[in-house]
Amino acid sequence: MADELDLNSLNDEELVGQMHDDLYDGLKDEIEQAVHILLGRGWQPYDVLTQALVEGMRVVGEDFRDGILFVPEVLLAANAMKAGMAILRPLLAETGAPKIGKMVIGTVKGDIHDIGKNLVAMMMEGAGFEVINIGINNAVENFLAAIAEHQPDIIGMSALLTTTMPYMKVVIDTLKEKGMRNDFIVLVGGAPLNEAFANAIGADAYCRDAAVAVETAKNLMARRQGSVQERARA
Ligand code: B1M
Repeated sequence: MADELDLNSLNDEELVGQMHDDLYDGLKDEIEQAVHILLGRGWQPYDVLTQALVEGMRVVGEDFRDGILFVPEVLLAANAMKAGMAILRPLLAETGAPKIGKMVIGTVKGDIHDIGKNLVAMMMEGAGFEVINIGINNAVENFLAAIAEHQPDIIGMSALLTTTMPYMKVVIDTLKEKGMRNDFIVLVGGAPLNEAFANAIGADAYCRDAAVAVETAKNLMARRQGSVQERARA
């Protein structure tokens, strides 16, 4: 049984394997303890995140899809994942550098999945962006309110359900109707999306994962700043 096991006695590879099992079993305390152990052994927060937590969650996702795990078990796994992420978040966000841009990010209306979106938020913070995370189940009004309050450079939307991904177009179309679409970089992500969908709804880019989101945001911000400077020179 997991609670009889001394996690400290495991080598790195065994410990990461045990974390995958503990995540699967929704063992929050064990995940927290193991994250601390890996960090104590000199692991980079990003490696703990990707190799131990995200990889463990991938297995949970497969067994959920295949009907081996059900919602209550997946919720426990998600809670354990979030507990691990909470330890890593301040470490990933640690950067004294000036902010390179501001992002409002949220999961769209009808959708309560937030692990991936929170991961993107964490990685963006770590890369030097200021991130306003507006949570889950966001109607277009919530995005508009956050835009008005925070004046972001980037709007990020997440959807994990095929039934909620079309709502991203509602948000983008509303921005167009209000003549605001070109004021922002719009990035979209989530497991059921792809590039063709992002193009079809008029987003600036589809981001396959958090690392791609960071790179895309940096590139598009640089391009945007370049064209602002060009306009100023003209
Ligand atoms: Co849900 N669920 N779920 N679920 N769930 C999926 C998405 C599903 C694929 C599982 C399956 O059947 N295989 C399936 C959707 C099927 C479909 O739409 N075709 C599904 C379903 C059906 C449901 C319910 C309908 C189940 C039910 O009630 N019968 C229900 C819907 C609730 C709702 O939203 N209204 C539901 C509920 C839940 C839980 C609450 C139990 C839980 C969510 C807990 C939480 O998030 N707090 C849950 C979970 C955990 C999952 C799976 C297993 C894992 C999702 C996850 O966290 N992945 C998921 C299976 C799967 O995706 N394979 C599944 C880990 C995360 C790191 O990856 O979210 O993909 P991901 O994020 C990545 C990228 O996608 C990208 O970067 C992230 C990091 O690298 N990214 C972005 C994501 N958002 C981005 C935004 C960006 C950029 C990149 O903005 C710029």
